[in-house]
Amino acid sequence: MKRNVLVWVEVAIIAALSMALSSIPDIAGWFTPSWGAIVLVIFSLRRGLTPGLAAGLLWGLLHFPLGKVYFLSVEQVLIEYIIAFAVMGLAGLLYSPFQKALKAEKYTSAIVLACTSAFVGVGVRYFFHYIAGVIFWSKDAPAGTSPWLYSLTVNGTAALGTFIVVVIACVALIRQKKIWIAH
Ligand code: 218
Repeated sequence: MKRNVLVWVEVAIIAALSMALSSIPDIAGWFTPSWGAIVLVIFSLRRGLTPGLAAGLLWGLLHFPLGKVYFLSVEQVLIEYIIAFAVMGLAGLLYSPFQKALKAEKYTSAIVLACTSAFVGVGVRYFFHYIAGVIFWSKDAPAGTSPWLYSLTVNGTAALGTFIVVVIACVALIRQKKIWIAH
């Protein structure tokens, strides 16, 4: 297959796989880690920024035909299902140094770069959910709790949990070069 076509086929597969992982039974409502982020961060480091952003965007879009969108308003849906999912691809910003480190078998550097990428991708995504939480989800806050604190608690917990599962997966898989290095 032509390289370009192969990249886009991978984008579609990764988006579908991330969506499938999203369907893992919800263990704690909005606090649940986003399991699909594991695949998305790894893919962003395998193929770079543009494919990462595209796979994130497609993952977000897949929520629509599958009826998995929690709709409160058009702006909320735009922020939480288009922007928040796409920006996870920012994990691909460190693609070049990561690829270099891994090819040189500098595993410690590769892990540090992967963790930084996970922090950026997951952090920026949940920043958007946090903002959306303050503006749109305050109705769910327990009486007397400020929307800021409520959103920080919910989205901060989900972000931290997501970051931890992504880091665990990256560390566990770092020596599996075939996952990270494309041909
Ligand atoms: C406080 C709060 N509650 C719920 C949401 C909505 N939210 C949070 C995280 C992830 C997603 C995308 C689907 O998994 C959504 C819609 C929020 N932002 N804030």
